Amino acid sequence: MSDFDVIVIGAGFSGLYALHKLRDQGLRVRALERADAVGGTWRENRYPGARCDIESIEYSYSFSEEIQQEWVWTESMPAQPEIEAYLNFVADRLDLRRDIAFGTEVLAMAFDETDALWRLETSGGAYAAPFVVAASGILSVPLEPDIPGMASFAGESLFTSRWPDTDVDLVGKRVGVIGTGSTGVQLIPVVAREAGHLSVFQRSAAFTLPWTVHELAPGELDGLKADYADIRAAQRAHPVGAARLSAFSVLLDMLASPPIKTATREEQLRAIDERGVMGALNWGDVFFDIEANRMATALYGEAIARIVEDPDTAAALVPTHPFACKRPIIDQGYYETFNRDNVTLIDLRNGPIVSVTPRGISTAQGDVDLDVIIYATGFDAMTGALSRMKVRGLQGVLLGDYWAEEGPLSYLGLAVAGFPNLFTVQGPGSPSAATNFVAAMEQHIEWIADCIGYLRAHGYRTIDAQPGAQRDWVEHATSLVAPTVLTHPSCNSWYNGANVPGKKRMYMGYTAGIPEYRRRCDEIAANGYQGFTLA
Ligand code: NA7
Repeated sequence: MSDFDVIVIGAGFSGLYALHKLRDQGLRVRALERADAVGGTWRENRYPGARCDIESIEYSYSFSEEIQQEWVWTESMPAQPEIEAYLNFVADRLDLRRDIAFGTEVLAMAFDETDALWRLETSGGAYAAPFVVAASGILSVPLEPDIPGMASFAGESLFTSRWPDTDVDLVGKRVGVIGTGSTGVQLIPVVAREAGHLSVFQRSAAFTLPWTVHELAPGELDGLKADYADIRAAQRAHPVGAARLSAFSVLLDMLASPPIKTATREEQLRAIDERGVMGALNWGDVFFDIEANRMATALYGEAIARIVEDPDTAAALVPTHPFACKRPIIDQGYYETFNRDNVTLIDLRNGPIVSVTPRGISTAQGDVDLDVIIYATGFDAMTGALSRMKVRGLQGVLLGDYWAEEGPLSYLGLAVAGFPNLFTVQGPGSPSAATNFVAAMEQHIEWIADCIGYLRAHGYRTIDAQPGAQRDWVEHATSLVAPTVLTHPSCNSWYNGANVPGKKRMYMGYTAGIPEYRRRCDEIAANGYQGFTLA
């Protein structure tokens, strides 16, 4: 017997909804949160410029009409402080805090086969429950680079993924930023406006598309709220769970466009005349044909050269990996930033970082003296949090070892064979980061809640994914991306684990879209949880 029916790990977007949903079902639930506050990834990543790339009206909970009517978004795409405030509002509105143990980090957990209980060891003591919902985040484990001498730096070292709560003063300082993924691209224009001088250390150039974020005009939000039923219905039917403008719309527009390979030079030029860098990538064959992708990249380079005045800098900003292999980035004034007198781009393809020294960063091209170094170097995505937690399943197998040896295997992204009664929210093989995270997450939590309800109603103590069903699922998910540039050898991204040294390479998203994924999950549930062993 345990005090709880379900332990939820994490109090970010997923953990908060899991706690609410399961508690509403009459279950005794406790959420464990390492931080002292709610918000998860959206609390930790509070760096200047942090913003969501999906519209606020869609990047928000849809399960509560009251919440969506009461909360006031001020911008079309929400900035980090507003998302964090929203999650705090939700926690208060649903009275969630009373069931969250803050400052409680899960250190290890093991499945006790005799009692059919997960036993958790945490920084706040022991917990036990038959079910665990791991809402521990897909981008919650920062990847600290292994650069020699990092600790020797005499100035200030900052990490975007655990940005300080207090104000950071960069005014007039010599700042270096390492990393030009989504985080770097959001941060760099903001830091450039404050710093005395900004040096951008770029290992891989990014594909990034300009986007205007607008303040919601008086009455605009009211209009959207009045249409909420239709907005949510459109979202639910949409492959990426976001029917309005988002980082994903670019990819979807592209799929419906004519091929670049048969386009005339005039047609190609017209595309960048009319839509700049966006027009350069908008061709139907780019996603499937690496040659087409390279042609679009060359055109993209021409579009950059129309913005960035220095030809060498413009050339250095042209990516060498295929477009779409990493998450499309949307930015506000990224390329224009490189026209500022106080910004220098250091293209590490001409000579890598050798070490961090007490004075700054030493590269094979020369030394740069700095007052502040900002690391925007990414995450051990999707599997990182659970791999580090020392999760032991049947026969004492460690989940981290299992994934390291076999690759990030999972059945539906919801469960891993040999780890009974552990539900992984947005695990590998689910739509997760290939779609609107919040929409995909709601589907997961609802499926998990139904599943736990079913098990209890039918007197089952355990549910475990079958290895065969897991293998078939992984094959199915992998077959979807096989014909695309996502599996090209030059495609190194956190989506396939290539950013983490030693991590087994496998594309971790499910790309047939949320509606198809939901249909399959519902069918599996309706067939008595096909592919799972219930005992
Ligand atoms: P990303 O997209 O993984 O970007 C990390 C960046 O840091 C990328 O440019 C890396 O270069 C660079 N990096 C990492 N290690 C190093 C070292 N040692 N030296 C130089 N450069 C380095 O993470 P983000 O935080 O930007 O975005 C993650 C997701 O968050 C994003 O997709 C959104 O979904 C939200 P590389 O490309 O590996 O050559």
